[in-house]
Amino acid sequence: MSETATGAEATGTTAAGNNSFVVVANRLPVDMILEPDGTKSWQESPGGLVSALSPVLEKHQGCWVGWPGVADEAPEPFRTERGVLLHPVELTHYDYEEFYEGFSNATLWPLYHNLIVTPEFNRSWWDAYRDVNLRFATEVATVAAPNATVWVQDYQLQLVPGILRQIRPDLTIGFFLHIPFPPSEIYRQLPWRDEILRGLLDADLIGFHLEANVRNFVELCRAYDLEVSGEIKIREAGITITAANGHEIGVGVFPISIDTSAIAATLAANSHHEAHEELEQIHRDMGSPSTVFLGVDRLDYTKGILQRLLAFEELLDSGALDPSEVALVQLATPSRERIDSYRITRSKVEEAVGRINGRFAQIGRPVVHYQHRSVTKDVLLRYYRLADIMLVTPFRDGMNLVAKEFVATRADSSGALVLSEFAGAADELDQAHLCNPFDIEDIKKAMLQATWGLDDNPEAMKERMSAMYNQVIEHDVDLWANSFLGALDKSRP
Ligand code: ADQ
Repeated sequence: MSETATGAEATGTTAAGNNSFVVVANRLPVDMILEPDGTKSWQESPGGLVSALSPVLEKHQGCWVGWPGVADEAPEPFRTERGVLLHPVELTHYDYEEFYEGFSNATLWPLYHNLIVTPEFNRSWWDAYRDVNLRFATEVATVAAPNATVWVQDYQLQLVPGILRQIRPDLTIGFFLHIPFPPSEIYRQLPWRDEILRGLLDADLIGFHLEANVRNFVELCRAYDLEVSGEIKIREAGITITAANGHEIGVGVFPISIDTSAIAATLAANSHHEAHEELEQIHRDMGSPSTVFLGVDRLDYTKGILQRLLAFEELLDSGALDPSEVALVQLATPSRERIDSYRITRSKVEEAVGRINGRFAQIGRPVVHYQHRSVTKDVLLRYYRLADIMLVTPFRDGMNLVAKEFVATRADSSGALVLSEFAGAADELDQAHLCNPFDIEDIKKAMLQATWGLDDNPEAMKERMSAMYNQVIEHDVDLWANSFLGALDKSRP
């Protein structure tokens, strides 16, 4: 994508100290692409955090502090065409390996996702995590106006609230965790548990997706003998924790969501005859299957992609699904590709895709259509519309926006959603065909229920989808951001 296509345009803006609303996240919403000839361009960076926060920043015309996605590069701050000031923070190759791949994604990610793979505890990674958090906090301190609101995002930056509180006590600081917060006994395995908890407790408000996350956090605070008062509330800071230094922190449940109006607008723009024709052509190109299953994920071991492929394979093998009648499309965005557990996951997924097609495909008619790349939002919505049954089967997921995006394309109540009970989204989308992703038999059962339900009981299926559609439409990303920022505002001293 070119600079103009993403709306990113260098203006050389001097940002220091005049931004009243600052978001700081590990990644900017756009990644710098360095071509072999040295040309630079920008493309949207992957993942749920960017999907959720981009519309919020555009509405507030805020400043976004983050890494531009390429090591050893620190482009000048620039403003996007949509009015967001992007303030890049440089990470070196060393930082990338030790802070990003190491501590963030090989220590914290697996630990917070309930040990799906074993976390590695490495002291030099921790040093890099501290250094990089200090750098992010320092950048925020230079761009934030007096008494500004700063919203710190996610597990890579848990020390930032603590550092900011020291260097800029005038700021109001919110922190949101996009991934699950683990049970206290798992968190307490972390050798640097005291420092991280102290860092978080210098925020004014901490938000989690789910009640279960808040319960885990409160239990941890109690284990540290901290005073906890209030009760868990949705979209409010119902709990107050008093830190050892007397500082009071609000804690609440703020379930993240999606930009439903942007999805509706794109769907409306694509409701013309040619767009329908295009969709039908894709369907014909696939051999006109009567049922299309769809998976859309970052290629991450938490997402349960292999398990869903194995369930599909067994259903074909047993004859419960007919390979000449069904197809499964799996879109898998490349993610954290140099980390061993990710490499292994990719190779197992690709081996399964090859084996399933080897066993059941005919020439020119694969049963699994696999793409290991990102697609644009327009194309993604087209796939959501194409699908009969959406498969979202993570072992553990903070929320999972893909499930909500699929549901938001179903104003007509068509289709079905197979959803892991361990995705945060299952709390709100309880009308889905829920399954235990650790149990292949249960995934198969949910896939078949969804398939038969579409034929045998279309009215009941429509009711399920309609209930989920209303839930998503009424609880969009604006509600998430406004409720969090409203609660943060109330916490101002
Ligand atoms: P992720 O783990 O990245 O997010 P998710 O919430 O599903 O997971 O968001 C993925 C986003 O990437 C979606 O907006 C989706 O449309 C997009 N995407 C995925 N595959 C794609 C592809 N092939 N091409 C284009 N786009 C693709 C983290 C947490 C989640 C939490 C979010 C937000 O792990 O649990 O829901 O943050 O808090």
